Amino acid sequence: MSRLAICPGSFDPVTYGHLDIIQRGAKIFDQVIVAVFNNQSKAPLFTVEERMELLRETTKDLPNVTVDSSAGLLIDYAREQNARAILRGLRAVSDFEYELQITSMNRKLDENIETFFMMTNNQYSFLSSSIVKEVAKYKADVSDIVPKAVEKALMEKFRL
Ligand code: COD
Repeated sequence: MSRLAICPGSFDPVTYGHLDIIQRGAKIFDQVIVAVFNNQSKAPLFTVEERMELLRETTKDLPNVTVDSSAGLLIDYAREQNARAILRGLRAVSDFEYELQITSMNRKLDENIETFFMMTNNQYSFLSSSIVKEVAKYKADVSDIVPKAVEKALMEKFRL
């Protein structure tokens, strides 16, 4: 049986922290679908299509990774794809409470779908899309924390 994982997130935009989780996940699972969702508590900078395009560009060297989106519930999407695994990253204790909440709710909705966590690479433990957007807005250098295509897209958004 082929092992498929859904790697869900806002990816607004994708950072090297996300890519680290996607790359490591792609070594463990046979197939990884990176799925863009809207997080109700976040106002996005990039459209879903723009976020998907940046993900496609930055994961194009990973043959077992595909990019998709959904406007529905994560658990329904995982079921539609016949996935038994959801893959998430954990940065710090501050992530834990939120992750515990959504994982518990997802398990209540479907106990056959498991959520797997990978600890962040120390190098990226401070990194979030929100921080990237904030520093890019004030013209700081983001070349160490996001891929070139994302840096370019941020510059265009903020017309630097
Ligand atoms: N290092 C390692 N991992 C990282 C880093 C980093 N520096 N930065 C982010 N990550 C991980 C996150 O922990 C997460 O696992 C993934 O990368 C994506 O991160 P984000 O911030 O883009 O994604 P979120 O947390 O905004 O995603 C939330 C969802 C979109 C998954 C959630 O809102 C959702 O499931 N929405 C669909 C509707 C639904 O089903 N809601 C009910 C949930 S119970």
